[in-house]
Amino acid sequence: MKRRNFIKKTTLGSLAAIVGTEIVFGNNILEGYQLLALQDPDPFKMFDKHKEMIVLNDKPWNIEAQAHLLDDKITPNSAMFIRNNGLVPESIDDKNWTLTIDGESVKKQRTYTIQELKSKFKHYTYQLTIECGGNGRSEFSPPAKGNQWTVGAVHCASWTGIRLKDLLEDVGIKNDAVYIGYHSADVHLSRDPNKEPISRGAPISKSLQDETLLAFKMNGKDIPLVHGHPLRLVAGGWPASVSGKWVNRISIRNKVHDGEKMIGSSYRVPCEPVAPGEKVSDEDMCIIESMPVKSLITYPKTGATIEEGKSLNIRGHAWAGELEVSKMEYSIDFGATWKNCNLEAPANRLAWQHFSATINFPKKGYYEVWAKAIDSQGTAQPMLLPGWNPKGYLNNACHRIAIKVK
Ligand SMILES: Nc1nc2c(c(=O)[nH]1)N[C@H]1C(S)=C(S)[C@@H](COP(=O)(O)O)O[C@H]1N2
Ligand SMILES: [Mo]
Repeated sequence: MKRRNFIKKTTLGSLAAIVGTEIVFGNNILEGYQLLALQDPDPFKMFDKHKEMIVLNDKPWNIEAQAHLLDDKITPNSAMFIRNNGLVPESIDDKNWTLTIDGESVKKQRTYTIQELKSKFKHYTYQLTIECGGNGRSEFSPPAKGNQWTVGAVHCASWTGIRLKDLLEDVGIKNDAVYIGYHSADVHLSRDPNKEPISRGAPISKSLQDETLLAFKMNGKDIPLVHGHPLRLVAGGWPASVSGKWVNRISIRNKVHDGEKMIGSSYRVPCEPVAPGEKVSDEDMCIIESMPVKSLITYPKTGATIEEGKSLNIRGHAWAGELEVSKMEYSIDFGATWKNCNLEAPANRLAWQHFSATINFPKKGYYEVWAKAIDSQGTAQPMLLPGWNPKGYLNNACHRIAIKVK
């Protein structure tokens, strides 16, 4: 019989130092046992997320915010949703990280070290709205498979990095380039090294926008591991799946990138509207590009009670994919009439815009405050639900909060 060794005193001491307190009964731990506290994520920190964040799935990790947690103008890490298709890479060698540019339409394949990327190209910082294509999926009927996001799969953090266009200019791309596709270091759920959890991308035109970054900082610090440290593609205003985390290779393609989750029905909606529940063949599904106009009331939290005669200040954010939001309205009568909110200009293109309003209620009772953004082309958010689609993407219905006046 194999002898079972207990953990050494010295090991126990260093474990206690990592955990930050005495490990009572630590003498009973067998050698080789991994404390839960040292596993991914640290259960005491949960990726440093706010305690009110909602875990939708832990394999892979999918965690969403609630509207009131997104009240900051620039989203802090603690309130940023997490969407993983695979497993967070375990051993990141961030000092020796490299990025390879290859593909049919690169003039000459080339590999850059992360130091080279940081020192050779100019740095830019932008606030960028990133929303999961499936945000709001939970409201569709018939329901769509996948994470049942409510409203919290969106964030607008401040990202610092180099412009993808500067890099593409440096490496040289051929005239027939139409798309870029990213490849990343995360691990497929099956742990099969030949499978990628996700490999999406964007047309060259989106890749060449000033705001499309290869980022290495988020909110002024190293990007947290779960959000893509040490290198992340950030393409604001498009489905967040375009913003590849842990990027180590970018392919310049002479056709639409055909990586994992680019093909079939992934991140696609019917090219023409369909009836709820209708079957749609893959050929009739079109890739989602710019996200639709949307907004979120981040204060107060739904369920607030106010005293009769007092006015209520509301605030939140609005965004419109590639476009700007030009008007923001609220309703307290279930959408029968609308009043204007104050609306700020974005900090930069593709950043969400802040709105506020002071609301007076006519008498005691139950109300709902509905918020509606209108983009620069005059398109407004639908009041309750947009067109149904098989995968439950692009629900940009008006956000609504419940209020009682007592
Ligand atoms: N490498 C890699 N990049 C990825 C993903 C992933 O699973 N792996 N998920 C994508 C999807 S679907 C979304 S919604 C966003 C989520 O970004 P976040 O976790 O930083 O909020 O990352 C995108 N980039
Ligand atoms: Mo996503």
